[in-house]
Amino acid sequence: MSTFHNLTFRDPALQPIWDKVRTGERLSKEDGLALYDSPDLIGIGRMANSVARDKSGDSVYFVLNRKLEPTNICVLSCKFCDFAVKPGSEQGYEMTIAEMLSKLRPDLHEVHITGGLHPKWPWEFYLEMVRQIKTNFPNVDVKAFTAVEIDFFSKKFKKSHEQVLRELWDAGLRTMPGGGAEVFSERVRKRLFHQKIGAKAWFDVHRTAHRMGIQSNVTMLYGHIETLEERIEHMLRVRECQDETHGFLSFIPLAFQPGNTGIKVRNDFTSAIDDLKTIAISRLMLDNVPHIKAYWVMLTAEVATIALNFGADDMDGTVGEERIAHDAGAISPMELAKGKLISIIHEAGKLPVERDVWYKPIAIHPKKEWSVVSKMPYLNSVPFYNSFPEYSNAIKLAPLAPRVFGTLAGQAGTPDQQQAGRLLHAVHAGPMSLRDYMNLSDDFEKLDYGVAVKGKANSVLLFSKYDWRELAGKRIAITSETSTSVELLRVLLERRFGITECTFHRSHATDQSLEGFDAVLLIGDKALEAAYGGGLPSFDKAFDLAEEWCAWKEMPFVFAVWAIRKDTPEAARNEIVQSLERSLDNYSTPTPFQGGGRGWLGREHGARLGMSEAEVADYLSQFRYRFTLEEHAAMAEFEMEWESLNSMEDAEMSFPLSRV
Ligand code: V47
Repeated sequence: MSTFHNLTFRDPALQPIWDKVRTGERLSKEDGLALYDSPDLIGIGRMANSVARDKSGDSVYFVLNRKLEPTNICVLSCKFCDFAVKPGSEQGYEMTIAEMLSKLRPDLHEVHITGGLHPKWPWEFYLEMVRQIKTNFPNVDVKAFTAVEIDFFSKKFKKSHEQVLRELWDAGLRTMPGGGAEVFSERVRKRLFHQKIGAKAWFDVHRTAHRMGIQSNVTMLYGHIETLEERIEHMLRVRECQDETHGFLSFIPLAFQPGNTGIKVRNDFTSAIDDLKTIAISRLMLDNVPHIKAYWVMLTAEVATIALNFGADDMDGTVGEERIAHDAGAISPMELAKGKLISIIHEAGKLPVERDVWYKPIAIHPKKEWSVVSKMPYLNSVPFYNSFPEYSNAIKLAPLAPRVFGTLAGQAGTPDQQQAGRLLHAVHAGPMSLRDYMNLSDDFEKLDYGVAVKGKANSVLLFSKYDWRELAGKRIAITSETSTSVELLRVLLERRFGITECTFHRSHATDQSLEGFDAVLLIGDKALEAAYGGGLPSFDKAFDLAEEWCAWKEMPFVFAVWAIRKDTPEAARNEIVQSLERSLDNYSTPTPFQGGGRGWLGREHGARLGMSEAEVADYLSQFRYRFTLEEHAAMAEFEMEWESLNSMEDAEMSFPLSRV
């Protein structure tokens, strides 16, 4: 999806590395070391910023969170840790569940729990801690327990990793933090934390979690005795695991805080140059990890701000009281309020996006003078974005799934937020699902662009155990992203096949969560992955909804139409339309390296989705992106059919093991 522009470098050694990145070729260990070796910090940062922008647009994520460290009493004694104390120590503390609850507030979205490995606490205490948090603070999602803790529970309470995780999931745990990874080097482990689990056990726990649909993060503790080679090897091991499980949400380089730790080798903080290089190199090496986190508590807010232009797209959060880093002497202030985080992100020229634990946007906080353009995160929308300017003071890109875009675009916000100009005009333009456009047409108008197909689409598929006419009374799972597609499904079921009494349940497409359903509707890249990966287990039929619509109406089906707020400033509107025109022209001109052509698209997305280059090209060639009267007529026809539907209860929300 190349938003990759030509870059020139002071250090010529960077050019071949950049050529690899732009053509979707993976960086090797030697490339990683060459990056560390290069004096061209700015060149490395620009490459990483381009890659981050390609993945996340201008968005930088943060979460209203609180770190909870229930105890510092720990059976291990790792040399680098200034936080843990031995059982019986005077500095030891143990929180009660009531104390933990007293630290939380209902407006938080995440609680991050990790702590010492306590020798005496019973298993039930951990489950009860998670349960009580969920019961008392239903909006707070629990990100809890590192692989080291999970493995400790497993051994202490004689349960498998899977059993430990399942019981914690049932109690309310939703994701896992990335701590305890340190550096995946046996040499370093033996010297600094020989009692702690090694790389194999760490990955085993995360693989098990990912298989169960529990996503997690992964950290790297750098700036102590590790070599640069060991850092790159650490990243490569993460990349390898991610290829297999796709379960990591973010990679977090943690700058070592020397404090009074037992490590004397480099008794100083890491340099800002090392921090920024490490963030940038992580972004470049880990092409398959969605987010790179600049953990401001350890980096300092100043370095974290710059890191946002060096490949990081996440600031973590408000954190609250944080002890591990502070006991080792971190110098950043204890609490950065939400407003401060927002202004740091603004200062970096980026768009603050408040998120939940799964990186689903909750609110967007643009500067008043910015217009936000939604960047649809699907392969079929890639052709729209290759020529948006690399930096613009008028428009900012935010990757938003259609349903999230619809919700945010329609969000009026509280009076306070409106006054601050934050949510009211949160999103100005983008490819909007038809259904959302129908709800928002007072404020938005259509542009002559969108995603339409006349025939097979391959990316809106109903996987089913039954034929269309046998679906009466059946349970259909729909992913949380769909908006128009579920309405198209209803139109087809009811108006074409005369079936009215199905029930729809919002769900997540993991194997476990689909048990008990008769059919499942998948859209976008998830549908493609299933289609090209040989289908969905236990659903032997696959219906292409666009094909069904075309067979019925002899019209294209419009999945999304570019819509723009009527009050978008003239300059932003012109920039959006000109960028779209350039992108679509460029897309149809196959010139390598200009962000044009389709070969690179095939390589980059094909690798991610398990499709060959030819399959990607073939898939994309069916779509119409510039609209004519035919697409506008098709939209009107769909609207008419949709309005004549019987009213049906909207999908009952069910929360299986995981969600988008
Ligand atoms: O595993 C310990 C590190 C980690 C020191 O998943 C130290 O979102 C620096 O994992 N200097 C715990 N680091 C913190 C952690 C984390 C932090 C923020 C976000 C997430 C996430 C996870 O802290 C430990 C260890 O690697 N650590 N001592 C020290 N002196």
